[in-house]
Amino acid sequence: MSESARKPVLFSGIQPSGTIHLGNYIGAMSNFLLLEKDFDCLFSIVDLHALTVRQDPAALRRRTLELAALYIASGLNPDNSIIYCQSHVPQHAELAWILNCFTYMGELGRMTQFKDKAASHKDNINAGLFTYPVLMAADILLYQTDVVPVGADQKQHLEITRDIAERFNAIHPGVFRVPEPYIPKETAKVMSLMDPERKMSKSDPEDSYIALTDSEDEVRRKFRRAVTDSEADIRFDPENKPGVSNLLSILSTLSKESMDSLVSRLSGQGYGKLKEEAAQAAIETLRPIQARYNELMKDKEYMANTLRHNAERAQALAQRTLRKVYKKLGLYQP
Ligand code: ATP
Ligand code: LTN
Repeated sequence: MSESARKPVLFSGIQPSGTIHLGNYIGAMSNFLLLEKDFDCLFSIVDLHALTVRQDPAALRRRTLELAALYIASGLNPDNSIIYCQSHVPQHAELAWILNCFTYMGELGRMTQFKDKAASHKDNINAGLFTYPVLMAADILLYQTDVVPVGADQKQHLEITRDIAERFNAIHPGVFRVPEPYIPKETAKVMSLMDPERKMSKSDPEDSYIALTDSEDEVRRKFRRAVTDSEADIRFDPENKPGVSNLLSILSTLSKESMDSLVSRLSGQGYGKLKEEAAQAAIETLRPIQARYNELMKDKEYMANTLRHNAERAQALAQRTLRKVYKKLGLYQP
């Protein structure tokens, strides 16, 4: 990322809080791959964000490494893009503190993710859950980010990030670039296999998602058990046939066959055939990713060195912004 050849900056993050699934791949990672060549990219494993709900320490450590390996195995290039752990770059937490002082209680209280998580973790409504969006704003603003590819669920967090940046800039002009959200054109939202009215989510039971690390047998079994409906005709109608439409949409996205062609080819063939083809498409997508993933997970030294080196690259960029912020605020810097 040399300054002379500066491309626009792209930042995105995924929490190491569960098993990465086909929804994350289709909705997030596969878009990262398409965007990688046009941007200077940072892909973060946002482990500090994951602490806003209780984590088992050993599982968190394992999932952090798995997520790093999956980023790389999905095709992102860690010699080019910066793939790193949030906690390895202390500037995130430092800037988050500063931005806390530029964020209002009222605006944080309006965040739907906070309201949802507070409702589902009643026993642990901690201050970190409340200030989660401020840390996310710090992630993004530290790198003078131009675009942030996110799913629709994160749009509100992007808006508060912009508000915080503009508020800070109004007092101290020219410090932060104000980022734009990037919501992909085909916002493929993958639905749960067990409850196709809900999005596929890593916090739901295992049979409702295809993990990127599932074996061929598991993939076939999960698709075979996917909830459909009691009719038999195959058509794309998310309203009335959410299960079948989800399978069609997964198959069309992964196989790149158009929806029209799929529907006319499969009509009258029964759901079994649709499930089998969707499973096969998923298996073929996952095969090269898993092969690379398994190699990477065996090479702990490569993984550790890559994460260490990339954290240093991120720190150098982050420090430039943080230094500017401290100076503008009047923190004495001998
Ligand atoms: P959880 O459901 O446990 O909150 P998650 O599975 O939604 O977690 P995140 O870490 O919040 O995962 O999201 C990582 C990225 O994957 C985000 O950009 C999000 O928009 C995208 N994503 C998550 N689930 C889906 C889905 N079912 N379909 C498409 N994109 C998704
Ligand atoms: N909140 C996001 C994860 C996340 C993120 C970010 C995404 C943390 N920091 C910065 C984009 C940019 C989520 O839950 N998916």
